[in-house]
Amino acid sequence: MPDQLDARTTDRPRLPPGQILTAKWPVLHYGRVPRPDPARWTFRVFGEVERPIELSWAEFDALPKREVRCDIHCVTTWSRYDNLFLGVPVGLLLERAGVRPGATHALVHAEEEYTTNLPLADLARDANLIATHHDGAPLAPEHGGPARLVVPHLYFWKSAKWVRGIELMEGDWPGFWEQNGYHMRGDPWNEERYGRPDPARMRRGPRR
Ligand SMILES: Nc1nc2c(c(=O)[nH]1)N[C@H]1C(S)=C(S)[C@@H](COP(=O)(O)O)O[C@H]1N2
Ligand SMILES: [Mo]
Repeated sequence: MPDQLDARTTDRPRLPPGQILTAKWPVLHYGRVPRPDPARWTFRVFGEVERPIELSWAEFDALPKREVRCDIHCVTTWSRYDNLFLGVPVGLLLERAGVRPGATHALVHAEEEYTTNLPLADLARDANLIATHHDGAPLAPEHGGPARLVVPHLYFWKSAKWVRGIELMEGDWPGFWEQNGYHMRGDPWNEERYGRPDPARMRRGPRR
């Protein structure tokens, strides 16, 4: 049995302000659905870390996994309750790489140049997974299979589908939707839907 965590909200209203509950699971993304070749798939943790890591699919898939029960909230106002994700805890990957003390934020990298930025404290939470399964079945390609980030406590655009790596950074740099007007943090309970990133930060500085 993988270890289990119930991340459903109990300390605040379960449905964040302005959200509408849906039972089906909408598919939402920019661009086409990538179908990465498992033989070439890698997962990297790099940037401000002591031991950069690069795992093959077999190495990644062999790591200990956790089951997380959670609600998800899209900025376009749909929310879906009681999702069961299975995946590798983000914290385990960060621990293996050894985050340097200067790191404050992360840029998450996915297929097709999709990126999203998060404060390190939001990324390092126990409920966050690089998920491979949903409700007992492998993640469908349109939902981010073979692996997607899941960060239940922020708007779901932070949960990058088809994820391939995490870059630790000193400072905050906007990802794809953030460069297009979405909020740098994206807390659904504060309705952090849209923001104004500093124009000087629209062209990112960290390495790719
Ligand atoms: N790679 C990638 N990940 C992405 C997106 C995207 O465009 N590309 N869209 C985000 C948005 S806005 C949402 S709401 C969720 C939707 O996930 P779903 O299609 O599994 O519901 O994926 C997020 N992850
Ligand atoms: Mo979204």
